[in-house]
Amino acid sequence: MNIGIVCYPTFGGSGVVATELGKALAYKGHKVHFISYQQPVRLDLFSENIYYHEVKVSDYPLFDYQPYELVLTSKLVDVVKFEKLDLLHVHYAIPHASAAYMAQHILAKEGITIPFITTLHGTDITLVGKDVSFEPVITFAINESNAVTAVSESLKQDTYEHFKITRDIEVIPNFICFEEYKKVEDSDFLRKSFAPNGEKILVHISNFRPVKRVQDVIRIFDIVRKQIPAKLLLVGDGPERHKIEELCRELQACDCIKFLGKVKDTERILSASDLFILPSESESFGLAALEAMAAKVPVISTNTGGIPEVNLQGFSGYLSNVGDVEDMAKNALSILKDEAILNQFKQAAYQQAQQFDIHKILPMYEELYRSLIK
Ligand code: GMT
Repeated sequence: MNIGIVCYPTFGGSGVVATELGKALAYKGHKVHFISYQQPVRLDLFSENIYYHEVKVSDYPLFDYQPYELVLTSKLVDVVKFEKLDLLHVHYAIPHASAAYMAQHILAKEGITIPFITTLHGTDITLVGKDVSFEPVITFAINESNAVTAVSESLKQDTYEHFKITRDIEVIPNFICFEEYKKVEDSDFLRKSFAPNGEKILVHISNFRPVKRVQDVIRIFDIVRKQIPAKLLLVGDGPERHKIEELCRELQACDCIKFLGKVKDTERILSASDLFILPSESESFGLAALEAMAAKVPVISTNTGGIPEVNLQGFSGYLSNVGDVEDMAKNALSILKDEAILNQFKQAAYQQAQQFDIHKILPMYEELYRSLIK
């Protein structure tokens, strides 16, 4: 098949999922055209089946706000027509679904039929999308998509709750490419450089937005480090960074906490870690938690949104109510204090991650694509 994938190119989960999906499809022999305003961070173009089309936004001085949706639509029309695409798969509803809808209708006037699939990822529904300033367009674009998928059962239910949806939504969960994790070499060197005295390593990865509650990570870690020798790695960056640094100073914990910034190959950091912390306010799936589990790292998380579909209570980790820092610290200590228990959770986390092996999930997308191409 000849597939167009529209996504955000940044470190956000939706862009990562779109890129890994495209790479896997290309590996299976499909032609995959990425369409975005920048080359997606995880996209290496060393495959004959992968193409990248950049959306150029003009900077005409009349515009205070550049009309991205329109240039994206024009690019979609252009790429569909000249690359003879079979379908478009857009990741994150805003503004990709309505741009695809418009492109589809422009092309129809020229006698070209192109179905489009919208994959809902999370904040496009739970935060941004249900905002009144977006809601009517999102509702319309979801209802008019040729197929809609959500990355968890919880996100599917949220979509029905917040929008007037009159169609089916299929759940196709996020996935893991285990090949990337098998490539990781000697993690001992990295572990020793972060924790030279054999301290336990806790890790958090996110874009440091308020929804991630990174301050809770620091508070959990502060309780843990008072009971056992421990270090905390913070991967990513974002608007809350300054506040997080302030809290580290206030708690006099800076010596034990390392900010690593934005890292592409997070599997290297995860493979050197003992416990992943995900205290999010809302999380449609929790790809970061799944990636941790694939690296044999158990997860301490909240029980919000789709996280319980990924992290299993008492098996791959523990789940607590949002903001219950004490409970999350208690659970972290119960895993970290005993080497045998830690190893048992590590194996279980890996076992649970295998439910989301890309080899199980990719055929679901391929089947959906085939059903839309007449
Ligand atoms: O919140 C992020 O980390 C980015 C955001 C995105 O769409 O780029 O992530 C959402 O999609 C991911 C991939 O499907 C999910 O794993 C995340 O749970 C989801 N984030 C939220 O729901 C807050």
